[in-house]
Amino acid sequence: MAIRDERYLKTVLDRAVSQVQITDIHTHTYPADFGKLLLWGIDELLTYHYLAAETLRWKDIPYDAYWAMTKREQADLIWQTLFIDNTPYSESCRGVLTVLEKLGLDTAKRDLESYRRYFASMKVEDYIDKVFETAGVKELVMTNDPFDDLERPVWENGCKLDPRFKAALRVDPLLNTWSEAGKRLREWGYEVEADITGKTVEEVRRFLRDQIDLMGALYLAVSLPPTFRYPEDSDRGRLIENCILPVCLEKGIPFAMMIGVKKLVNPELRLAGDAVGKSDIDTVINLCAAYPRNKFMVTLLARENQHELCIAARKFRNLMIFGCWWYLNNPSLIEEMTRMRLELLGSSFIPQHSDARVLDQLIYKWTHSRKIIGEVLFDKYSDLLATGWLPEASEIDRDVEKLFSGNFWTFLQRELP
Ligand code: HDL
Ligand code: ZN
Repeated sequence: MAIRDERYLKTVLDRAVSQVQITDIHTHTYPADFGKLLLWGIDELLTYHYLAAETLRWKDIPYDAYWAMTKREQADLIWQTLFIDNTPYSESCRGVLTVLEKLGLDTAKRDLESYRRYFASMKVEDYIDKVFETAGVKELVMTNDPFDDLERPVWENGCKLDPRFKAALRVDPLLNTWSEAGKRLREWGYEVEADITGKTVEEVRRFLRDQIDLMGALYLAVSLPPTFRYPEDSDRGRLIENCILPVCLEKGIPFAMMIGVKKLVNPELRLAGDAVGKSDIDTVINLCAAYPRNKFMVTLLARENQHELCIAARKFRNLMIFGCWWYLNNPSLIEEMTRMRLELLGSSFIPQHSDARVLDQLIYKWTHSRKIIGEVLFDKYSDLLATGWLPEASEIDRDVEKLFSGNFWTFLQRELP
């Protein structure tokens, strides 16, 4: 049915955006049989590394004293510092409150012990169902790292994956610390040497194939520093050229590059210690141009890179840009980036991923993003109404489904000439 006015537009669009079942293409969360890798509940939410960093701006305790605390003690300190002694303005604090509110808990009470009792009463399997349902997520892609000693045994012992959890092969150690990774590969029976030539190339390809097949990986991912360049006379450059891209092409899967992380600028903050740097867009352009049959998913960490990334995506159909990553996952920047992308790319991009590290975060990251993306879409459809164009309600459902799920699956299935 054609939409002729903004009132009906709002009704149709609000319903479409609130009901669409989401494919969350990048997360750090896991099903219950991944053991300690699955983080959930209020104390994990509060000690999420974003909040730890924000808390340690207020407290002059030695970093080691913080890390020596129990998880509960850390959560108590964070709650008192960021929620009671100060107002929880930040997106990561607000997110905790959104999760509690969506679960039906009363945040006005500010009663941390009562929240703890709620989570303690939950069976993990039931809670996973509740989070997926509350967040409106139908499936998510994990971050699966064969170099992680906690995770590797889960795969080697043959895990039967909950179908809502998909795999992505993460290769940071291989690309960013080849000398160390090479030693691990040798331990695992791959005949690799320091020089990335001949047999070593073949063995690294075999390792990648084995892992992709073991996990059923939908794509291959890496996070890279802002200094990453291609072409680059380096181990990383040779591994990408001789191993990563040929195997991704052979398997028909994208190579996802997440570029712009300045690792551990403050190592005392551990996981919270990474910062952001401006990446080189020519590197993305060079790769997309040199490998037109390979599929690239790219997200850049610096706000300053976003416009040029959109322009690069206009030039290369093998480039799918995605998400408002990490320090960009804030309302003001999600809005700015989504407007820019719709204006430059139409709907041929993936607007968001959650990056959830704690399962419950799916609830807040998607509640907040649905609202912002929905508001931007309202403006864009309104602009079209003003030209006399009459969008159909079915087209709005179609567009919203593509943005929140379909574009990802379509990109995975594409075979480029
Ligand atoms: O490298 C990555 O995948 C990043 O998303 C990091 O996990 C980062 O620490 C993070 O949690 N971002 O939200
Ligand atoms: Zn991540």
